[in-house]
Amino acid sequence: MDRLDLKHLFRNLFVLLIIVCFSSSVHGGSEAVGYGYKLKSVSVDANGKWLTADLGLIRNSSVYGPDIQNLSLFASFETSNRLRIKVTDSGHERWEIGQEIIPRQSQFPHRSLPENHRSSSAKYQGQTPKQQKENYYMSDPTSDLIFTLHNTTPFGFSVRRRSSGDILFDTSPDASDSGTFLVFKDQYIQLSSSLPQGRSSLYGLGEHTKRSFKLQHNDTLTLWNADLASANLDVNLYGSHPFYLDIRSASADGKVSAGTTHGVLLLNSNGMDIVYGGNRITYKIIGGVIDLYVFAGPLPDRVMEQYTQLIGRPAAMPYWSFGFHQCRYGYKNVSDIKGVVAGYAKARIPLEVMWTDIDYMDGFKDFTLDPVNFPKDQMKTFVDKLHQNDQKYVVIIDPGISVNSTYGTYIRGMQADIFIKRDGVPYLGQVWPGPVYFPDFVNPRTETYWAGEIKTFRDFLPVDGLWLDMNEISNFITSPPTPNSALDDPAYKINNQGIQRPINNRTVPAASLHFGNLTEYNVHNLYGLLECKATHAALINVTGKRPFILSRSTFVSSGKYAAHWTGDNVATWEDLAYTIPSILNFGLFGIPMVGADICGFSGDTTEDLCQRWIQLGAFYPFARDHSDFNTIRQELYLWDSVAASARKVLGLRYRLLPYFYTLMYEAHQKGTPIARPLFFTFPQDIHTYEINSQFLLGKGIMVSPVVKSKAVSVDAYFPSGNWFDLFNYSNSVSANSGKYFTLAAPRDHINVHVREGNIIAMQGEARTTKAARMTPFQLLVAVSSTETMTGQVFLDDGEEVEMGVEGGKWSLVRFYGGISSSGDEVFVRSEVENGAFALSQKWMIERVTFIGLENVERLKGYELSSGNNKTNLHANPLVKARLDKNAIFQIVEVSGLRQP
Ligand code: MIG
Repeated sequence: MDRLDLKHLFRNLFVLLIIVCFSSSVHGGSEAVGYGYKLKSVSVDANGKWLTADLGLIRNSSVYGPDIQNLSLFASFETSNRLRIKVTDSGHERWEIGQEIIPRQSQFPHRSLPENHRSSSAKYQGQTPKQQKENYYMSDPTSDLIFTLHNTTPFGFSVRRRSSGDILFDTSPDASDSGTFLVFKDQYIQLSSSLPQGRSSLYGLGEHTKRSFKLQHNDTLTLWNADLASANLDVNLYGSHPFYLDIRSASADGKVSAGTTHGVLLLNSNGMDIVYGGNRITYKIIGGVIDLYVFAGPLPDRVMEQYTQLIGRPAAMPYWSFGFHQCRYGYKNVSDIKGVVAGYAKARIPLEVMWTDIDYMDGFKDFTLDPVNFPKDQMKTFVDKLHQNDQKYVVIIDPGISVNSTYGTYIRGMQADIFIKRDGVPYLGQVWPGPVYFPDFVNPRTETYWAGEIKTFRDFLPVDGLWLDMNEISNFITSPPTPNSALDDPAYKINNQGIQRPINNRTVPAASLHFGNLTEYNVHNLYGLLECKATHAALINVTGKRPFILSRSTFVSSGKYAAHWTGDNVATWEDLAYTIPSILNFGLFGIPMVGADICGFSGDTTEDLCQRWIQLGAFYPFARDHSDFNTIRQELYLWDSVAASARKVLGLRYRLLPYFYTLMYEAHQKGTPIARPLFFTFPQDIHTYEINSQFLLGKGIMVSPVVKSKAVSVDAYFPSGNWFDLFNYSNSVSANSGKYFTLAAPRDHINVHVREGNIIAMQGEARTTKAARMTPFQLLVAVSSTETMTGQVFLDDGEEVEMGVEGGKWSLVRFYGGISSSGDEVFVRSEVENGAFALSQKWMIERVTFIGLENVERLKGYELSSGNNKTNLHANPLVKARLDKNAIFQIVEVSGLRQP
């Protein structure tokens, strides 16, 4: 333990004492109703769309500063599926996330509702609550949610479902927690809700690395963006997402059916601890306002649709970004990276994107090239060569700008006056280049400055994407607190880094100022988001193409601009397993393009681990191999076994590219994740709530990796249905009801299954996504015993800025499969939206493969011949492909599994 830690220990003891005093005075049994707020007046819209209330403090509490005396509560149904509840100081404006940071469809006015809201439409206009406990209801008939304001002392509120009565959020105090659901001070806000113990499963609330995807009881989840390696379990990491999804099991009275799901967002950018006790969730926030959104669902995918409708849909990612990426910290020079590209080619392993870490920079200065190891002319030739081979190049950028009066980026930044300031001068931090200033992305001028720097850089090196690291903001030093500032050292210590480290630890001090006098204290968690936003705008401006940005730090709505990787893991089996919960969480956060460093970032990987990791990583939405400086090399071609596995799994990934890309389209349209928890497709199956090491791609492909050293089998859960091994269709698993199976998983194999009922559009294997896109399509039809099969494929050029907008160049083909009423014919039909684009590309379906015909009752007894040519298609009594008149696909060949 170093001296610093000792200091924390004392501080912690001190804080502990305070908490004990506080708790004993507040939870002091008989005095249960002494704290909190009471209703002073209430207005409810006659149509049940909104409600306002004035709240008055009952009694001061003694810690974390004075209580705010009067609060306003606004609640409204912003849509029939979205309820918003906001509580803030009625007398003073407080910090809250504005429209310029996260544009939302509708917003409450800061302090009070406009006059017309107080109009005659109000049911209980300005009513003074009666002595008797009469509650107030806000019940929009178009919504399944009902909001109730409890006229109790202290007051409380709850949200329940109209259809089942299930209570989703309830601030009423319970026996164990006497009346402290709402505390509202300048630097401490506490809000608490009970949860039905045993019937509620929570997911989300990140960013943390966790052993289990489902949140465990008795956990404190801290949100404060920090540069802490993701190898550290259960501590606040790079991003903040105060959003959870709550999936309910069936209620005893049968009114709530299993799988009923809602979402809750507490939109607040301040540091916070979220204490999850299983039967209670308590937010302890050090600033801002309460801005709570409840998304009605009632199923997981609907919650994601509703959540991303508010925060913004995930950005379209370019087609090429679904190829395989290779990176490393410590590539020495141009010939080193050339060698890696050549290594992949020689081993015949697909490589789509080559990356370079900070090594390429001159003295770690952004937008420069090391003149010795990465000189301009050689780099230009290298990137041109990549492009000629249909490959791409991405480089890293850190936010800190080197303080150096001969450096153009610094000079222009000073001229534009866009750096974060403290005490009137730019705040001086320390990162890779030494002393740095940090661009203030809150300032609208910074976007212009940043775009200019990116353009100048791209003018001599046409990189295809940008990797934004260190944007928590990471700082190598901790500056001493500003004297007399309550910001640097708030009374309530969030559990920063697991040991209540000061919030200023290794970042920009909280008392620093951004544009408009916004404090770092309030906007700290937004830095990465705002950097992504500026970079996204800049790239569109400069390239005119769909941007690719990978960001380490994220916040609510970052998915609108960027992809994410899970940061610095370690090359261990544990960390391999933890990547699955992390990736699934980012799907819930609206950032579906996510991956983890394949083969492990720090520490030396091993052949076995790297082989298993590429088998799993090939099915991450974002698949990149990345390693730390001074670790052994881990390019996939370095071991024969790893290379062979890489060819096999990346081969399948590339055949599935149309499927991945169509999932990107679905994410962009509706917010549904690419990699999904099993309960997205099987919400009624409560066993799926516990799964940590399997996931779905889309609705129908399930990945069940080996995440244990030396294991050559895997215990995998299969929700009900027939599942077919995508590497060998005749290997199938039949689960009548959901069940665990032990499957063989020899070293060179990962279990990837498609479920009956799915139609998957695939293309051929290739070493670049461009080459893969030129191969003919194959439709894989997993015939269902229920006799209905569906699937779709989205097609565009893969890099135009907008994806799937009206008037754009794209096509969407929906496939339906079934069995004819006569029962002697299997068919596939397609429905085409915007066929012109696909027609112009001359794509064709070379083959339709039916699997699982043997499971269909009505087809039993038929002899099926597998057709190998066009004539067989029609000669075959069982298999027939029917397409719409305007079908964009010509079917050339159809084959099915032969019945024994
Ligand atoms: O201080 O750029 O998470 O991926 O290789 C470490 C060097 C900075 C942290 C990133 C990692 C990257 C490394 N960076």
